[in-house]
Amino acid sequence: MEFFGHVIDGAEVKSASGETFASVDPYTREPWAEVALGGAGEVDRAVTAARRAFDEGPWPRLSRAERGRLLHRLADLIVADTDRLALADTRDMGKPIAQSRGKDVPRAADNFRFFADHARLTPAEALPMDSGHHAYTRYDPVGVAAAIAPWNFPLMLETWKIAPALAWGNTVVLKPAEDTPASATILARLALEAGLPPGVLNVVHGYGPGSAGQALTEHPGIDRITFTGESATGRVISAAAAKHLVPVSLELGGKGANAVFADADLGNAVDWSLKAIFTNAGQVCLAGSRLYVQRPVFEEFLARFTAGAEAMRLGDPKQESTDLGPLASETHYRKVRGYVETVAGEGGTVHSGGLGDGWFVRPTIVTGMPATGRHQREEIFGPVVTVTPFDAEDEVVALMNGTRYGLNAMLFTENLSRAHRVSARLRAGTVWVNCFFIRDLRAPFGGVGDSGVGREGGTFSREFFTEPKAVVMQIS
Ligand code: TXE
Repeated sequence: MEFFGHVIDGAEVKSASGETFASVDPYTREPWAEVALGGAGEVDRAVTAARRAFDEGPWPRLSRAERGRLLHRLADLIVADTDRLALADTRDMGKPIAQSRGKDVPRAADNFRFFADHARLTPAEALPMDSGHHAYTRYDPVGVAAAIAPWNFPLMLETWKIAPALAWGNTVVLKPAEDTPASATILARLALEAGLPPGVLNVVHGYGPGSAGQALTEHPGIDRITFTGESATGRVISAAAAKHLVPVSLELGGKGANAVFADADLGNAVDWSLKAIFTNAGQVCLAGSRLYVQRPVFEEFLARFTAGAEAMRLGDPKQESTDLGPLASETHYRKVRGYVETVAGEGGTVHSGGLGDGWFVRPTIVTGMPATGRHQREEIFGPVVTVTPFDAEDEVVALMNGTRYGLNAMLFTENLSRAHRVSARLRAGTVWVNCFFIRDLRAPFGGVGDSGVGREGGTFSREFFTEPKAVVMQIS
């Protein structure tokens, strides 16, 4: 079995205790990698190394152009190592290789390129005053950033956090999700090869509670926590951060609502709605898991959507032709299975799909589910969608806003005024009109309500990973 260690202070190491855990391939349901299991000791060593690299090392003192050059070199190495990185995520969590190779790895490289360029090119404010003074803003790095990542887009989300933190001159300790450790170690090896100084990017593996995750959030040596994961975990991490008054950025769960109006381009709406719920087997915080379709087109939409779902190819995620892999782990499969098995009990009907073999769940379409049913309110995080008819715009806006989550929403309409009007009324961090998951890395990304705290992306990442400082000078 391949071994993946922690990367601390420029070296790949085992745990002091020698303890390890296995990463299980959800397709074969066999362990495929052995991983160092870290705890408070490894976290302390990593934070100490990151602190030293920040306080005494060259990284925060390099020019932005020089840091940017190294981050671009890292992006080049990521691209060159695409196959290995893609296979690591696919083996760890069952993501189809076409997705990991074609989308996640290129996006990981782009994260470094974008934030390197953004940090170099973004202007800061100059504030000419008419009192004989002059003011301006500096954006200084904060110190050590702790990044805690989930398993659904391992490399892509880890780099979304690491890239801006590094580009703005911070050092990082990353705790990857225990289900998806491999690509993080490969990334940290590549960072050293690219020439990032020791201690700038550290990786510690382990679990959350009572393990490396908890130890990292409670460590007094960190200056920021950026976390993506479950809302309940976000609450625990927020409480840990409050103890040392450490700012947090939390990207949490979602219950994406997707409204198709009768005037929509139906083919476009069907295509995007399929992608919105079944990409990555629905293990996406942004998944369009509540689909509302205006009554005049309900039957036609449902027929076309069902045909699309039934045409999806389930299978070995290592095959280029696979659309849907298994769910990421046995624990997660059991959670999603619980939802599939309780559809009737909550008042709904499984219109199409259901459980598959092993840890597979087929694209599952649920109709007739009342708005109060758990399937309409809770994040299932699997390939399960409820489809509900609606009549009026006010009605669908109320339905869409009717959960404690507020990460994203989609709407499909050819009516320009309606697109703007409804977008403005939705309680969500992102609204996609006639599309899904199209990202501009300058845009704010995050959610309202139980979907999170804060925004990242472009200048929003700068605000989080720097300490803005006002400098006011007298002109004599
Ligand atoms: O998430 P956790 P899990 C949702 C999804 C899924 C559910 C559970 O509904 O079914 O969460 O997934 C670390 N201190 N999302 O259990 O527990 C943990 O080790 C510090 C939505 O994987 O939130 C891992 O690295 N760290 C989501 C990370 O937190 C802790 C993506 C995420 O794990 C910790 C993933 C603690 N006390 C799951 N407890 C999204 N928004 O995209 C856990 N961790």
